[in-house]
Amino acid sequence: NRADARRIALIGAPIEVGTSEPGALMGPAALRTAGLVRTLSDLGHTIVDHGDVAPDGPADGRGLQAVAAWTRALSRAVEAAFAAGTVPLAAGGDHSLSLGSVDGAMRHCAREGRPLFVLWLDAHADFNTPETSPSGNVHGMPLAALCGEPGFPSLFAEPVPAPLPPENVHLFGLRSIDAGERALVTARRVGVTDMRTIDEFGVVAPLRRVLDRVAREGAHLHVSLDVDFLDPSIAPGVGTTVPGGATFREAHLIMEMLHDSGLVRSLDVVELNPFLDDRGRSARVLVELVASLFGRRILDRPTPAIEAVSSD
Ligand code: B3U
Ligand code: MN
Ligand code: MN
Repeated sequence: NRADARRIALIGAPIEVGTSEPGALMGPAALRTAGLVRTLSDLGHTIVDHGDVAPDGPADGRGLQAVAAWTRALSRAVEAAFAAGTVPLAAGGDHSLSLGSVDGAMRHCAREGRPLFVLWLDAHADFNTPETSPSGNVHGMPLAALCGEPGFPSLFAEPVPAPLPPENVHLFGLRSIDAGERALVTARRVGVTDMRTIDEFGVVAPLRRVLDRVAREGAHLHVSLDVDFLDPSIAPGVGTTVPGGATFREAHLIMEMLHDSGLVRSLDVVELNPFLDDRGRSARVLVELVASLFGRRILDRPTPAIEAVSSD
């Protein structure tokens, strides 16, 4: 058995009230169909599938009240997973689910007395407020709500944890941002590695900086992976495709670096829309990426240091 074997809690979050494109509620089922559980257990991990959460209260309509009912339920499930010593893997469902998973992580971190850091792999900033949002879709707002921006109704269960410090959020892969959220992201000093940066420097140097900081601060690292982080050519199964996304190789390398860091304590996989997918391709790519994050590697040895490669 592998030395880094983890106990993973799969929590389905079939939420689509945060988006205007129906189909994301089929995401958890598609990830299961693509072999998520089997793939992780074949890697030597123990994975318990907790099924799908149900909203805590009425969740019809597409408003913030419906999202709040999901948020409370998912937060509780994620907290329970932490309490059981497992790594929660929230499978969505649209990105409003991260209100619940990150809220659960905040409560866990408050109890442990350690900071929380959120790595947001996404084409978008998801930092709109009800006031700045051009669409009114809640999946474009979770980070603003988690960071305590005003203008939201109460979304979280009492007692509401202290907001997530925006400097502890890092947007990675950003290439689509609205005017209002651009102003907020700048004013709040949210960390950003946009596509321009990735094109110039690759993914390794910017990600290493983030991971070094998380390690230095002894923080809990929560990773939120939005399907639209990936280029639509490899992952078309998402409601809001944005051209110019991460290649498979970039995403794969990111997952391997995240694994090797040993820092990831919780994960969301969001925005998979099987209704828009092409014969399950996106679901399969996501399972591959999650496998890499949980330690699948090409050879049974760490990547050789660069000096060792270049010296012969
Ligand atoms: N920023 C836009 C578009 C968007 C955000 N997140 C997704 N789409 N998936 C909005 O509606 O807030
Ligand atoms: Mn998103
Ligand atoms: Mn997105």
